Amino acid sequence: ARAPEAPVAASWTAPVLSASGDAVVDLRESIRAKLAFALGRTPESARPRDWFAATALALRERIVAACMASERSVPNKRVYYLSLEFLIGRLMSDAMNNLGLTETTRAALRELGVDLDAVQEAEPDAALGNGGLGRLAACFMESMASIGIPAMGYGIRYDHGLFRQSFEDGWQREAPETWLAEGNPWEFARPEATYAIGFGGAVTMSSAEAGVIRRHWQPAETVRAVAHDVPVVGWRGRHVNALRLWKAEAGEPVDLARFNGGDHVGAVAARMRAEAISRVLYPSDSSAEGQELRLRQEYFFTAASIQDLVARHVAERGDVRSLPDHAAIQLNDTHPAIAVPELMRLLLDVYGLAWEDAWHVTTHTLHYTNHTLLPEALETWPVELMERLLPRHMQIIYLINWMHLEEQAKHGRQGSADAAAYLAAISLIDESHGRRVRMGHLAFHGARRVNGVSALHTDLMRSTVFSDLHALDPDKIVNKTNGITFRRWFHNANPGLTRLAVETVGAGVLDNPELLRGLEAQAEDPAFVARYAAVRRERKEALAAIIAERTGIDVDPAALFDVQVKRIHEYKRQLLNIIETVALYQAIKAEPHRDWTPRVKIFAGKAAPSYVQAKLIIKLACDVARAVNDDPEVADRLKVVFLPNYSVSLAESIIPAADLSEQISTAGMEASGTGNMKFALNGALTVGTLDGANIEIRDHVGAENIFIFGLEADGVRARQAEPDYAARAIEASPRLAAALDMIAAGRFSPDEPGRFRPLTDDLRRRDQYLLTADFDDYWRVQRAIDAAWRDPRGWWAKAIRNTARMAWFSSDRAMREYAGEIWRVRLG
Ligand code: HBZ
Repeated sequence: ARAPEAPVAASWTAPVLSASGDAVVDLRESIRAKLAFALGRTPESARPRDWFAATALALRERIVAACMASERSVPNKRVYYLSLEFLIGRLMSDAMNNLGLTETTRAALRELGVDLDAVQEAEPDAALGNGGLGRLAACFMESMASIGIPAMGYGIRYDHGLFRQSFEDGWQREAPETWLAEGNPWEFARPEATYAIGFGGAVTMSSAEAGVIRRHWQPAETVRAVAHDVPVVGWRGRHVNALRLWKAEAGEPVDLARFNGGDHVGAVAARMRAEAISRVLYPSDSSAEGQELRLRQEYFFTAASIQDLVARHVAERGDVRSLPDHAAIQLNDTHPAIAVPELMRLLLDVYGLAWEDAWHVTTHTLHYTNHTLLPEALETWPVELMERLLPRHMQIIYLINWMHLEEQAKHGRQGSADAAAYLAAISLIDESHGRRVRMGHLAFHGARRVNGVSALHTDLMRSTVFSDLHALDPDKIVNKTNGITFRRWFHNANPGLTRLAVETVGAGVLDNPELLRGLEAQAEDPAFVARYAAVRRERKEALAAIIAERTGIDVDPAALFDVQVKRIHEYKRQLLNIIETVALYQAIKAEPHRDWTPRVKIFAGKAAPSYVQAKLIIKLACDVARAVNDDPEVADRLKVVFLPNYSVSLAESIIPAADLSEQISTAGMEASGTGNMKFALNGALTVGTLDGANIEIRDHVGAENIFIFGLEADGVRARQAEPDYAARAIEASPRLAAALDMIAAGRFSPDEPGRFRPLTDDLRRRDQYLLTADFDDYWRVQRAIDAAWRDPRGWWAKAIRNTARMAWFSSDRAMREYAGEIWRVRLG
């Protein structure tokens, strides 16, 4: 339960539809009617979930009205954002605030005897994504609607989003997530937008017409993709775009012949197989699973989306050849990379274009964003599987590859062993361990522009994974540093701070975040600092209440809230944070009477269900938490909390309450990070490595307002080349050695002393993520943070300067850059 928000001054939402008494009455009656006639409920019998649905339906009506009022003409160019994940979370506060209806809704519900906060709490999170990549897609959708880019998002309508996480004695347990159990009041089913998606079968050649042989794919199986649209309303309701999510249905719901023959289960087997495609989100981030169902999901949503957008284009413009002038397709990582051969297939086999023309259209319409360079995350598919599931696509991939390699061979690199190695490196097919299609190479080659998500990440793309392809076309890779939507992560998540900003620099800041700069002048003004600190205090008290309710742990809101929330992954180094916690625990025990800076270490995040080390890291955090929290000698100076079931809505409660933001990945491994931006905007100070967007955050907030430590990306590479680097680092650091010994000796797991040996042994032997190399510097910077906290004036000045200087990290800026430099699309 979220603590009730202070009412937000009506001034900051500058209503689109007036917030007059009439508007309240209208909305109240509209909610009442939805409750009765759409839900069949009386106010007396309605649960919060019913009030939520009724309110959402009433708001949806107003979104549709805004949509119909906005321009009806065909836009010159549309953006299509293809993503296997959209981590959108709750939609009600976005809808209310962007329509300027928050206070109207609050008043309308109050007149019905209902509390808006309780209604908002009843909305399930739409967790159709794992982490950063999916959340980025959601921020981009909101920003495109806000700045007026005509766009459509395409994804999958998963029945079950990311699993629900609970802890059983500190071990992660997963349960299915059921966000659709009571329907989704935001969506419109569009059965008229249904496409047949084929799998398997064979490719036949038809008679040569005018010397051209036409190929025809006859799939063995077809699945229907049925569109469901979720409206995305932009800031001030000026534009509404759609997120189109595909649901998989069987061609025939039941095989009647089998049913009549008595095989009642077999009669629906095909249906089950078809529907499995949109049943559940794959729960792993940053590792490619290589399962057939995953490839079916990828092709299913990509093919439906490409068919849909090509059909729209042809209906509007008549000629498929002009597609690049009127459509820009963005592939969110390689999950939709099959779009390259799918678009080629449509153009060649259905529209009858010549190869060169089809290739021109394809490579001038598609664009590709890379989100990771970690080898285990780079998708490759076995050729054998592709041939079985998508035989026509595999033919097209072979042809694309053949022309690509011929082209390079022509350019004089023939003959030598060197040349063979070069061609093997740029080939779309990896022949080194079985034959596999490299989806990154395929997306790269088929795209007009390829982008990384932070300056460092883009540089590393050029110099590592894509270096050879980059040399062939040096203008292809561009950088587009990520951003976050300020409507959700500032206005909605932190209304108190937003109100303070509005009162200080004016309401224009809601439209132009650059005006946050004006807060800088107040960074040392005692009256302003007191108000800024009061907002933080209020958010910390609310979070403390959530912590008490969900974990039973009492934390002191006056302590430094030190937060690391994100997916659990070794490269993100939650383990480094935990080991530092253990070292601090030892230091406090050794000198209990020193004036230690009181800290609450807060963790949250999910581990992929099959990721054994990550789950053990969660267990360690929970075991350390129990030991530390129960130790009377430590008292309130150190508390450790692991909040279960991290989600977008939980993030909205945690981030505004954070004093310190942990962004401590091994340099070169976190492509960008976006949580780092949310924290800094809300005034948490960052402790971080020079990785991903941390570097750009430092450049914007100033090196004196951020705590940087550890090796840089080139230092990491150099260190990894040194023999026994981990053992030597541990030997050189008595503090690290003592902390590891304590964990390895079973001090936190007396019931199973060897429990954490897999973690400590791995650190001693291998330490791929260089925890041992960075530990001492991390300890040093943490103690500098303790000292900084003891100087409140200095701390708050830094915090305020963070908020004041983060405007550039708005996803509106990111979307303007994509629009101008990648999509070449005009804003509406
Ligand atoms: O994308 C993340 C990056 O790790 C993060 O640094 C960046 O800020 C963010 C947005 O650009 N990548 C992911 O979140 N990746 C995935 O979620 C993922 C999901 C399924 C996969 C592979 C990766 O098969």
